[in-house]
Amino acid sequence: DIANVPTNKAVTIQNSTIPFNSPDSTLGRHLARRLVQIGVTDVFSVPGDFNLTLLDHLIAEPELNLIGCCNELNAGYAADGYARARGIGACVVTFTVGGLSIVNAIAGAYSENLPLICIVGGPNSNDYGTNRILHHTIGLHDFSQELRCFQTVTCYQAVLNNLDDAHELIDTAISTSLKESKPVYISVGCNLPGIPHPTFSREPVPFSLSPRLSNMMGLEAAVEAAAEFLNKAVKPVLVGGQNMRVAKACDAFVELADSCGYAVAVMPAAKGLVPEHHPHFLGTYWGAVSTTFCAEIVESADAYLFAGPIFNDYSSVGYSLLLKKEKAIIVQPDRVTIGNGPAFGCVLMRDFLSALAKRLKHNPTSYENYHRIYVPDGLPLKCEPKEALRVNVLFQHIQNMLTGESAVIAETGDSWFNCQKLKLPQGCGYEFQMQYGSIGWSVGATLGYAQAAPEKRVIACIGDGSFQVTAQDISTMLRCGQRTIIFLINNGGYTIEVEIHDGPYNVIKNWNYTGLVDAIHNGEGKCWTTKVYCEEELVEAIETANGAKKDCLCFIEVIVHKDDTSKELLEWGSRVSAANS
Ligand code: TPP
Repeated sequence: DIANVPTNKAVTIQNSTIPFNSPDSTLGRHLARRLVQIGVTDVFSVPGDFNLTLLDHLIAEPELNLIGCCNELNAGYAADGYARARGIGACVVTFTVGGLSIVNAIAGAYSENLPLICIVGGPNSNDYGTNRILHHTIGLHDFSQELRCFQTVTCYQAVLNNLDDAHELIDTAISTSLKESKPVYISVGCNLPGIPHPTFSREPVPFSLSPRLSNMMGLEAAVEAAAEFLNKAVKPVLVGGQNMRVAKACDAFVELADSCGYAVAVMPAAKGLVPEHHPHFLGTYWGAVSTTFCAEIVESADAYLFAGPIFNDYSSVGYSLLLKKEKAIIVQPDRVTIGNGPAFGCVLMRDFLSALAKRLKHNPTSYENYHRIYVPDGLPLKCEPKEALRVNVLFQHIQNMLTGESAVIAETGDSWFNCQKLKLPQGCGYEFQMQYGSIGWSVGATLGYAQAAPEKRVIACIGDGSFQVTAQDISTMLRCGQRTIIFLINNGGYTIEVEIHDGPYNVIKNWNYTGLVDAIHNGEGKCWTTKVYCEEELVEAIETANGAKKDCLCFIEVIVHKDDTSKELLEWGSRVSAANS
């Protein structure tokens, strides 16, 4: 789990001792071993003539499993989902046609701070500078187009076109990805993977990440100022944000929450990073679309500490949050800002929260107030027999499915809002892509997450519009024997867009989604599909998915009315629309 792997400890990865000139001392085998050493045991790929030799060397590594995807976009999304569960992910594609196809997924991983190694089989190293025109390019003599595209969506690029510095470039790429928690690009000349080199067979040399440390004087000053600020507040609260993940500060946040007793809320994009069974947990703070009574408690507090927030147009509900800077302590991965006052740089969030935990007075006032005023949400209206299924009824049943062995993947769309309201039991995973919000992400991400965390049963909630973008890789889930449960929510269109700004472009062609998945299944692998129209059918489908078909990929197409949305989407859509106009 990358949320809590401390980076202040040196990470040491041993090299293997392999005699020079052994088939194992090639660039390809070396790269394969390095991937395994950093925790990657599955690589998502699409072959092409520029990467075929490299793939031969990757599959020769016994501990590495190569997973062929239907397209590069999904391979990238799968590496993203894998990185969320495993701490790092990897994918391999071919020059330019593959590279440019995966760029959108890599950009998404960048926006979500995911370490990911994107490897591209590149031109023959002898072709550089020859003025040749290569296939799979736009027909110019310059081969750098792909590299230039990746420069904007990765934090480091290594172009391997000779062996002497390949070892160093690979290690720099991997360590930069891990340190910065961002994707990196490695291009491997297509003629190089099978060539041995002494650097790939040398004596064990530790591969280590130098630890990141806080400036101790800055840390002490920040903690002292923050303690003074919060200890004089009457009803302070804590709010967790998504940058807690990249700061690896989730445990420190809980330590702080335990010690100070403040009410604890989570920002929408950080759902899953704060334990919802915590005794002082309020719910999601999302301005006007917060969970019940959460906004009232947060916004009326006289001091709030936000750990790792990102206040973008979506998370701020069209810039409508009722927060005041002078009441806020904002803690970012390496910086703390207190009210309108000073900012303290070179202070790591994890160190800061942990030190602050020892300095705050216990003050449960905000949670006690919440507890006094809280009225539980009502249950959805009971369905009449065989009544058309409503979305709130669907999510009531999904809620009941969740256990510590589940992980929820929520696609962009109304699933964001419906899944946000789920109460996650201890240990239940939760992932979505809120900053980038690229529809179709969830299909690949579900594939990758399920592969990285086979002990979890993934429950994916995917709208029909999003599914139409990336549906093919259901095929790869079946090949991998995954037992995910997919709820395909068929409401006939791009409903989230309808609520922001409607037009005929928001209506999509209705597909026979179960028919499509049956066709992909084609008798190979374990797959079960069904369509449900009413609560009775839903209940039966869930029973089957958890019972007789518990070892299968279960695809449940849920037919709902096109105007059946969460109330949060209605509110949020109108505010985002106002911010856009
Ligand atoms: N293209 C990409 C790649 N990403 C996007 N976010 C969009 C377009 C704009 N967009 C955002 S949500 C959405 C679109 C087109 C519709 C999602 O529809 P669906 O998956 O059916 O979910 P629903 O809104 O119906 O719940």
